[in-house]
Parts: sequence; C-alpha cells; structure tokens
Amino acid sequence: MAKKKPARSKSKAALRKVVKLASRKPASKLKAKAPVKAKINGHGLPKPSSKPFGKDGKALDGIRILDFTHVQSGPTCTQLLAWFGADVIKIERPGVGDITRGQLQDVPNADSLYFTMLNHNKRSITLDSKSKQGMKVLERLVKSCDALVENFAPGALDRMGLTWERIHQLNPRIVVASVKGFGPGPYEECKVYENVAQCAGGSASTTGFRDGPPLVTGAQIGDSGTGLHLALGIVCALFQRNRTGRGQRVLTAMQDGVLNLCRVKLRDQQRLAHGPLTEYSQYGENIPFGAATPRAGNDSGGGQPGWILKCKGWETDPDAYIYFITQAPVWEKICELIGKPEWKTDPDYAKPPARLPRLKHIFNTIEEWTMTKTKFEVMELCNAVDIPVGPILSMKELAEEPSLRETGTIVEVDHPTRGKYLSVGNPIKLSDSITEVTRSPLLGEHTDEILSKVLKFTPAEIAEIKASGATGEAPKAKMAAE
Ligand code: CAO
Repeated sequence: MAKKKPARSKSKAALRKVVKLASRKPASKLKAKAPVKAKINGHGLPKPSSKPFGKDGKALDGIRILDFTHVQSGPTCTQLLAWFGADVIKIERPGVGDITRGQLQDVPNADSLYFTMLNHNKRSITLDSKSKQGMKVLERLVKSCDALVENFAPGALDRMGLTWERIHQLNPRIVVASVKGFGPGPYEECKVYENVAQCAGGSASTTGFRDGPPLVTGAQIGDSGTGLHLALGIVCALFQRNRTGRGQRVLTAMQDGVLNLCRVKLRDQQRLAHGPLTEYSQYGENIPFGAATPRAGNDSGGGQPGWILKCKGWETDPDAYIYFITQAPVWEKICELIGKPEWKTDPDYAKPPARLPRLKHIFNTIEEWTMTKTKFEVMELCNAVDIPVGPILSMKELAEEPSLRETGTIVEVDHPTRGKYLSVGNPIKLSDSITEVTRSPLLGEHTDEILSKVLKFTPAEIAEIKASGATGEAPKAKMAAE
C-alpha cells in the first residue's frame, strides 16, 4: 500500500505565508536574499489599522453572548463583555425577569438600581426555557452565540436540558462559562451569595479587628470579583478558540475568586510557621499569634506599616479619616512633617525593625498631627513629599468627584422609567475600544428584534412561538382557542 503523504500542517502553511509576506521587499531591493524570520509576534494579523485610536470598532465586536445570568456575579461579567463591544443577549423569565429588577426598588414601578447598574449595554429577550417553543429559541441562540454565560444554582442548566454535551453538540465553537459558589468538592451543590463566598473564601476570617467577630467587606469581592475573573476566562477561551476552533468550559467558583483576592493572607498563614508576623500591630502589642492568620484591623497587607487615622472633623464626619503609610524610604520626611525630627536619628525609631514594636505609639503620634488637618490637607501635604496616604472617600464624595466623571468611571445614564441615575462605568480603559455606557434594557424589550433579526425566525414561526406563551403571556384570543 502506498504511503499516504502526511498532510501539511495548516499552521505551518500559514506561518510560511506570513514569513513570505513579512520578508517581501520592493523590487529594487530583491537582489539580496531576505532573511527569513522563524516566528514573529502577531503573525497572521492584518496590517495595523490606519484609523485613529478609538475609531476602529470595539475589542469584542462580532462576539455574541447568550447571557443566562442573574443577580450580581454573572451580570457583572456580561456587562464588562458588553462594554467591550460584545452583543449581549440577556434571557429572562417572562413576566419576572432577573430578580434584581424588583429588589431594593427606590422608584415605584421602575427597574431598581441594583438591576440597571449591572445590565448596561445589553439586550433583553423573555423566554420560558422550560417550554418546548422556548427551548427551540434557546437552541437557536446557542447555535448563533460565541459564549453562553450562566450563574444558576448547580445543576439548573442541566435540568433545563442544556448539558455541556448537548450545547457542545449544537455548537462545538461555543464557550460555556459558569459562576458557581464552590468548585468540585464537598460543597459543590450549595447555593451561594456574596457574603457566603466572602466567609468561605478566607476574607471574613481575616477582616475586622482581632478582638471582634469576622467581618464582611462592602466591596463585592464574591460577586463582582468572581464576575471579573469569569470575564477574563471567557476572553482567554475565545482567544484559544482562534487556534483550536472549539469552545470549552470556563468555571469560576466564588470561593476560589475570593481566595485569589485573599492571596496575601495565605502568604501570611505560611509565614506563621517561621515566627510572628512582625508587621501586624498584634506583634508590637506582645499578643501571641494563634494557628491561623489573624484579623489585622487596619494594618497594611504589605511590608509597609499603615493605619487609619482621624482627621479634622472626625467627631461629626464619619469619613474624616486618612490611611497613612509609614513607607520606609520616606520616614525622614514623615518625621519632619509631623514635627518629630529627632525620630530620624533616635535608634528606637530610625530603622523599620526598631519601629515595629512601637507602631501603635507612632501612629498615635502621627494622628495628633493629622487631627489638626482635613483629610484633603493631609493628602496635599503628604503627596507633595511622596508620602503615600489615602483619604477615606465617602460614596457621596466619589459621586461628586469631577475627575471620575471625566474619565467615565462615574457616568450619568438616562432611563425611560426611572429617569437619570449615576452608575459606575467601565473601570478598564482601552485606548482603541472606547466604552459608551447605554441604559439597561426593559424586560423583554428586544424579544421581537432578536427573534426576527438575530435568529431569523419567519413571521409564521414567531407567531407560533408567541402563541405558545414561551416569550410571555400568550395573546388572549389564541389562549382562549387552545
Ligand atoms: N425560564 C424558565 N426557568 C428559568 C428561567 C427561564 N428563563 N431562568 C431560570 N429558570 C429557572 C432555573 O431553571 C431554575 O429552575 P430549577 O431549580 O427547577 O432547575 C430556577 O429558575 C431557579 O434558578 P436558581 O436556583 O439559580 O435561582 P435561585 O434564586 O433559587 O438561586 C442563587 C439564586 C444565586 C443562589 C443561585 O443561582 C446560585 O447559587 N448561583 C451560583 C452562584 C452565584 O452566582 N451566586 C451569586 C449570586 S449574586 O449574589
């Protein structure tokens, strides 16, 4: 039997073509043999756009997301993808929608800020995924999307009939991305909300004061933090798909996401085996360490001691405080500023190890100085000499901060039923993919256009889908006839 010639690898052929193109020279210079580059970064890419930055579309143009998310973690992820230009189609249960539409409502009969601030730039279709016609629409969506994103309770997608195997069979190129509370293990079946994740991921046990109970933080590291992790996973999976041609599953467990953000506390857990954590104020207070990383109050998580100090007005303003870091290289400047020049040479204060056992006294002394100034005055005086400090900014102050408006980090959005409101815009700025924040969709606002324009159902098919009640209450005449 004749030996079959091995098929030439596609990637090798593509590479050869690129190398050929890269080494193409004007005819006048073709005499000398052009050097062949083995592999160049960005091979296979089109030539750099000549359009001005910000005028050549968006990073994720052409990517369509089947957004089966609700509450906060999943919607955070899909909102980011939408801000980068993906066409995000949010599927919501007819008549109800994402439960957050009606949670913490401040304006009667209008979508809540909880919902509107997590669902910008998306389209909404109402669909009962448990009905026959609903599943027909859903399957067509699966076939036409690049990623399905969901954060249902464990097993819910499977119970709908959308197992990974089924989805992959319908569309082998689709990425299926999920947020779950826990990864595989003893808790994988559990439903999880933000604070559960903060507690299970190591944040609560390391937050708060040593002599008080564990604390949850206001930052939504379990929900929004995990949504951020998931978005990166999806973009990576889409990137890998460019090479492999196939989709894959992406899982981010909220416990894992929180633990990732608490990385420095696992660092400290291991350091405990080699002695006390000298940068923790507990050390300076001669309080022995236990078996686990303790809560450290407002101690800095890094190698430079820090603490929150009162500023002028603290008696009446709950946010008149500043975070003060005694960074070693600027210690002498700190001593000058607070009126303690003798500390520069005093062996009890001059070097960082000498300061560690007396941090409480040091911060009390610095506080005597900060209390004579507003947090903004401290900020100005310290930054002028490179001393890192952080004013405790209230949400009111942030909402009114002009520079955040200018960068689009705080945006004002108009909404047909609730009017104007403030939101946090895209915190990730790309110079060639500029984010415009548009309002969240009303429930089912885009059902018709998605059925006809995206999924190309015929008018007769759309009538059949609607009459079945799969997209909402079925038309009355039809219902009566059934
Ligand atoms: N049509 C028909 N049914 C639908 C539907 C639709 N369009 N959309 C959702 N459903 C159904 C689901 O199929 C599920 O039904 P079954 O339980 O019968 O399979 C049901 O609605 C409820 O889904 P759920 O269990 O996910 O919702 P819940 O309110 O009970 O739980 C939550 C909410 C967040 C605890 C759970 O979804 C979860 O643990 N998610 C993973 C972790 C996560 O993301 N948590 C963060 C939430 S933000 O704080």
